[in-house]
Amino acid sequence: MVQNSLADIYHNDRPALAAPVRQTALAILRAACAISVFSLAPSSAWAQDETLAAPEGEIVLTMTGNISRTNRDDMAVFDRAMLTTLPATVLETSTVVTDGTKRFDGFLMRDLLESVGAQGEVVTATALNDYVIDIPMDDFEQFDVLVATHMDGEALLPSDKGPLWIVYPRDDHAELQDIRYDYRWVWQLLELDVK
Ligand SMILES: Nc1nc2c(c(=O)[nH]1)N[C@H]1C(S)=C(S)[C@@H](COP(=O)(O)O)O[C@H]1N2
Ligand SMILES: [Mo]
Repeated sequence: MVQNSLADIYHNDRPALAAPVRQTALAILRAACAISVFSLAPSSAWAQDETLAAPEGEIVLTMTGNISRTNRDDMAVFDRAMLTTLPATVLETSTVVTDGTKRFDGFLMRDLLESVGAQGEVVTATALNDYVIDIPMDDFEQFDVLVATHMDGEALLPSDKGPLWIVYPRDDHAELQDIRYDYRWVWQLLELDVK
């Protein structure tokens, strides 16, 4: 398999949409949201039935463990394009490692876990620098925890927290402003193992 270099991938990032296109896209999105409100239950059943697409680009995230949807042996592997099919989510928050409030774009950990049919109590996150931490699954039900791909509109680079960074909505919940949660803000995320 051809492994695209990270530099290639970033170079191939889609250009920003022109305003009229964005307006139309937003209108379609709004209509889609309105429809989906009336079909919440079927939509999660549908997610289970769907087969997971095969990655074509560089693998940026690997999921293992107690998952029901896989696309390579017992794993679910994702390239960037696959991750963009998860509902796009924005989170604005301060962090312990940046100045002021940052805008993060990405997807919810909850949606990611659902997309592979994850069932369990704990997710073990492993990062590029061999950092490993157990995160209770409950966090993702209780809070809108983001897997961020962009900060202030810029793709997160592996040289700086990227390409994937677990970001908690720390400004929205006082209890998240705690060292126990700081440990769970895994940057350079590579792997999630569901147990
Ligand atoms: N990939 C990775 N993520 C990590 C860590 C790490 O060493 N590697 N450290 C954790 C800890 S202990 C804290 S307090 C927060 C903030 O770490 P930083 O200040 O080193 O960015 O990130 C967490 N995420
Ligand atoms: Mo830390």
